[in-house]
Amino acid sequence: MKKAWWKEAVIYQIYPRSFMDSNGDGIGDIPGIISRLDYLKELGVTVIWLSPIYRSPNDDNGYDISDYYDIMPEFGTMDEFKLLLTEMHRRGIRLLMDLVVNHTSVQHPWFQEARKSRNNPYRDYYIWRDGKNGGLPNNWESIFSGSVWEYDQNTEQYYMHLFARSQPDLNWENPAVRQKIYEIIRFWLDLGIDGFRMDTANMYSKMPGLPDVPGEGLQPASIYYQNGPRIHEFMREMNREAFRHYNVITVGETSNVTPEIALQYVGESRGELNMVFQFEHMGLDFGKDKWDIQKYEPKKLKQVLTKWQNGLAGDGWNSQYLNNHDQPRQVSRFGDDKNYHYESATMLATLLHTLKGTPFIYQGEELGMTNCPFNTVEEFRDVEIFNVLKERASDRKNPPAELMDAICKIGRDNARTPMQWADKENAGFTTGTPWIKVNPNYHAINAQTELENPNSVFRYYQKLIRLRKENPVMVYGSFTDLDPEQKSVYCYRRELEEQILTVVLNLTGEELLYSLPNGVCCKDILLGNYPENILPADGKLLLRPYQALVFICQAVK
Ligand code: TEU
Ligand code: CA
Repeated sequence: MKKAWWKEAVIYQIYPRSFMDSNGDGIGDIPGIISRLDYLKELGVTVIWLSPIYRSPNDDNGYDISDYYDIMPEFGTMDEFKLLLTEMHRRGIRLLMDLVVNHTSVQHPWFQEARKSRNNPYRDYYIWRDGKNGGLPNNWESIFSGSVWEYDQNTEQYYMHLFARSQPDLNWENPAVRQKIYEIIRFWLDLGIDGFRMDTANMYSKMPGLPDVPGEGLQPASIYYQNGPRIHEFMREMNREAFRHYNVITVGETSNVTPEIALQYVGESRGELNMVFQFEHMGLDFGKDKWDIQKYEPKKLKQVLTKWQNGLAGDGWNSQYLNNHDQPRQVSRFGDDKNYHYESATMLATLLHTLKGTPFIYQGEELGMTNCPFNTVEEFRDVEIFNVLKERASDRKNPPAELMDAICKIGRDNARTPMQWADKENAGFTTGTPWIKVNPNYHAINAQTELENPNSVFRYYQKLIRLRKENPVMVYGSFTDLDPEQKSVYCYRRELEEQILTVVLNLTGEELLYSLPNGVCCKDILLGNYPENILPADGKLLLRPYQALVFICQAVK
């Protein structure tokens, strides 16, 4: 296993709009981020991934870009961006920017040109089609509900948008488009950033002919636009034209990949990406679709994570994440934010940092921030939520109870409420009116309180990050699932040279007497999330709700 800085990294994701507001307009900004860099330094993270800060009309909060070469005025200026980069590097923190090039905003000048006429030179920058039999060009369903096609009156054709209709897909088949994209990449790399998180990285290549999906009505069509026939060619071209000339990393966001497919992107010899975000564990509580929520079963989480550990063990490298700006808060989804807030937040943190792979922390996770109690549809801000309300509620203001319940559990706004800095107005995020509701639990859950308490979730994260820096076994050690059949306890071993870690995690809120697998080494405790650690007796361990224990020992050779 080759050593690399990004394998040893701990990455922290900032959603700039909700992180810290410096000027009282209710919107987080770059000076706000700079003012909190010391906080992140204290936490110990080594890389920051910034969700998009480019100029955008904010239909999808920056994931709809109208100018790739400029900063969103609400967030600051190019000079402030350069200062941010300098201040980060001065503290030894690297920067990953978000690269959103599957689509642009409708307000991007390319699209403004393209929609002027069918023979405009920019027409072919996007994907245009005639309707079929008086209807849509095909039956693909948008990821954000409804059809992927939007009719353009002026030129009497439809354009494709896998996401919102304000996000037209770029036509990657057009070599001129690809060259423009590589120019953008080189521009930011030349400014000295350290890499990219690549939005929807496996959706650039669509199936030629854009065939219908079998079935009546609109159909999910991801097999026709994810991991498409030319995707690896594009990845390698991007690498050749840009990435390989810099010492930077790339993390591709790739939903619908198996470990086998992921290896085609991240295999060390492939010359494509360094890591991907796989989504299998993000769909464990989905039924028919994401709005049909099922009970989460810990055993399935274990199975998926183990599968990925083994699947990428040889030639690849995993990313580890349990939430981000598109997902509900992990402590609310996989833990118990009411009865065992500290215990479940720290158990999940232990999982994140002791699996093999690079851990990604989403802002506020280190405080155990929870889902937000939304009461009315007026409190939502997310375009995905607006669209599902439009599609599935006859009265958008009063959606059916199950839909409202699903949105409250799984909706993306849960992750986007302001960072909770202190027990003061608006959680210390802004002196003005925040752009989105503040989670009312900020009186109890906030950075100031966490910093004052030596036994807080924050302090636990800090310790995990420190331990990871001190113990190479946490980074490079091999992984073995020691008890795959157990339904509540995740027990695994990490091993590097003579160091062995044994991790025992109670994934549930039940107390249980756990029979340790044979031969497990559990003498010295490296870390635990309960004050009193009871060492195992007779091979049995009494595990409290959401208890996490990490044992360390030297192998006898
Ligand atoms: O997300 C793409 C994606 O496929 C999912 O994360 C999707 O947003 C989610 O399943 C919907 O519930 C990326 C960005 O992370 C997201 O914020 C953007 O909205 C999206 O691309 C479009 O740019
Ligand atoms: Ca601001």
